[in-house]
Amino acid sequence: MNQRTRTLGIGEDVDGWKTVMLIYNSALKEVGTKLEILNDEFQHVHQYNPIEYIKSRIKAPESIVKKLKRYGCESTISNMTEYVNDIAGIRIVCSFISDIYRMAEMIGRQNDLTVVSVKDYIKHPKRSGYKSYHMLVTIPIFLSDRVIDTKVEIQIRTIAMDFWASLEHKIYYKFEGNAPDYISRELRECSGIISMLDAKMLSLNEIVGKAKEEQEAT
Ligand code: 0O2
Repeated sequence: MNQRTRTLGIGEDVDGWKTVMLIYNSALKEVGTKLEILNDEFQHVHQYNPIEYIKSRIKAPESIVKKLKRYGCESTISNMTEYVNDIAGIRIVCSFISDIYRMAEMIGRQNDLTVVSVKDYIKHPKRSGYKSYHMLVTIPIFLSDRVIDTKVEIQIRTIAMDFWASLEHKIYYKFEGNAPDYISRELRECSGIISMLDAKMLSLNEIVGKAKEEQEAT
């Protein structure tokens, strides 16, 4: 089969929006299946699921246009595929921080995925207090006559981080990005509390694991 691999981007000859959406949807399916397999295998080997749940979405056209405007780019299909990295987005929600890094490592080891960049907002939270682990990956999508490397943004976070982010997102939109200072301060404080909770839950989980091992050994 004579297939060429290339990156979807400026100068690309895909005909229009529908084709691009088909490709991004296919990329979501591919990455989603990979994650399910990793989770199932982990359950099989360790009798434990690192993933609590997965959410995926295609970015709304208005949000794509808004982002392009913010970047100072014209709203064209080639600009969108070139500059907007999170058109296809998958969010993996885990119980513990250790699961996040475990998942990231397993994803990084998949030979047919290319990790383009990583942003660790857990070690380096955003000023807002936002915490999450972001991986930008590309996955080859095999069409009938060509192969297109397609970008997917993977966000990995704990349940507590997800709770904080969805609340903050709602507040952000309520105030159109200009929340009063005292609300932003409160949110940063909540982000700190969430980190403490995540750390406490992780150490509790480790204590439970050790206690169980000791119990089984006796
Ligand atoms: P939505 O509605 O979730 O799609 P950017 O910094 O936005 O120019 P980049 O490089 O994609 O571009 O940024 P980043 O930081 O890697 O990821 C952006 C996404 O992370 C956001 O997408 C959010 O989903 C999430 N995110 C980043 N910062 C925050 C934050 O302070 N609060 C919350 N709640 N989420 C955040 P979008 O497109 O902004 O929004």
